[in-house]
Amino acid sequence: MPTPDFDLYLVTARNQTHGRDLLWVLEAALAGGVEAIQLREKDLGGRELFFLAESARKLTQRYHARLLINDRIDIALAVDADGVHLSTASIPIESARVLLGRQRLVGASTHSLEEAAEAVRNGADFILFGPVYFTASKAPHGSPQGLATLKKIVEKISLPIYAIGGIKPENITDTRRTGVRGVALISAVMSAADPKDATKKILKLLKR
Ligand code: TZP
Repeated sequence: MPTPDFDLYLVTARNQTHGRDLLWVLEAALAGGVEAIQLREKDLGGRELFFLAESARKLTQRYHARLLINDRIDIALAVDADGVHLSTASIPIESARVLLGRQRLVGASTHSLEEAAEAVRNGADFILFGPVYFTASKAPHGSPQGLATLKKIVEKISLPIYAIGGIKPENITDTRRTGVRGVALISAVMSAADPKDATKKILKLLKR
């Protein structure tokens, strides 16, 4: 089974870059050392997403980083991405696996112990759990899960766990203490004044 080899998983949101080109922000983050990117531009149609994914693939290859595509297995295969990232609204993990084969990564977003356990049963390679802290984009979906719940997930779930939701340099040390494999984030890099420096700072904290 493939296993994620990254500590920092950058999730894209081209509406959070303060008007800067998404590929520019991604290249800055890659230059800062980011090891894995999830292309998550849910509102784009297949054609636009394909061309964006193709450019992101070239960039990530140049920096020897992983590229995963949110939800779209067809696009992941078309651009030879390293895997897909699925939510509970996506095609089932087992069906994705049939299409993707054993070599590509399948990440699963989860919001409870039950969802995480189900992702394990269905064959995910790693799990995102959150939102751990408050984050504006997820505020309508309820209150943050908190570190105690995250710790419980890490203890009970046998797969690598990545914390997501409100992850910032200030809370990385506390988050890591729960035993997570790494962190996933959007705004701390996408919206940073200097995405390269922000990435470097986060990675330094993660690898300490
Ligand atoms: N899933 C759970 S929280 C979240 C997603 C996609 C948003 C994370 O964004 P940020 O800006 O890192 O809090």
